[in-house]
Amino acid sequence: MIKNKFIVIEGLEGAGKTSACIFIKKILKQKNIKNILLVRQPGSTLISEEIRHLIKKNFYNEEMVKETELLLMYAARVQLVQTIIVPALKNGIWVISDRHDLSSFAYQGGGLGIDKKFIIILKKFLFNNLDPDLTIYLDVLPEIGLKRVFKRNILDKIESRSLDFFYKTRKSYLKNIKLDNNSITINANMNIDSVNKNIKYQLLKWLQ
Ligand code: Z5A
Repeated sequence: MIKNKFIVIEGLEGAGKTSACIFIKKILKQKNIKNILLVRQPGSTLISEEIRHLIKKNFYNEEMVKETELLLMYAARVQLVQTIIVPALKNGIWVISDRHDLSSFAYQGGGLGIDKKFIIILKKFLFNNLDPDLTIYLDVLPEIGLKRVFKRNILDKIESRSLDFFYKTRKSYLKNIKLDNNSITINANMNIDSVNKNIKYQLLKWLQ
């Protein structure tokens, strides 16, 4: 019996993270793993969902400064980690999270230019040793990901940022993921069947 794990899916908008979370849950179930919890960040508790709403909202007469955005991400995250993720992991439940810390390093760090060392301090102060057992990074070109999201809905505040912002965000993802030994990078520019095939292959290899 494999010990329960904390799995995180990362990537730009439209990379296919939400689809991947559902697909990974299906694969784990096929491996006879029954207790699986799916969460998303920011969100997944009443308070964190309220914070999510605040983050995504466009306040037309006032700009949210980048430090506020970063702190709100961590407020939502610490609420979710302490009330849901840590108790679940302690109770033998597998947790699959749609985004985690790496999103803050990529978006607020790479995209908005906040110094990485402050994010590291925040992370250490709030979580100490809670790192994912596995991060699956779905690498998509910004144009491709945004086109997928655009088909679906009107863009929110972060989705409406410039292509340059998303290129910086992706650059940061690529840089940080290279430093993470517990990570897998999947080319997410391909069609969904090919992406799923690769996820399945890599995940089953990792589970062995
Ligand atoms: N954010 C941040 O800045 N800092 C942080 O620390 C955290 C988050 C935690 C969360 O919004 C926002 O918060 C996000 C980053 C920021 N920025 N924005 N905006 P969200 O949860 O609404 O957005 P998201 O996380 O990027 O999810 P998404 O837009 O829904 O994308 P996704 O989950 O990666 O993709 P999907 O929902 O699975 O698929 C999107 C569509 O594409 C859907 O119609 C699929 O059927 C289709 N799809 C998926 N894969 C494919 C492939 N391979 N080919 C073709 N079509 C595909």
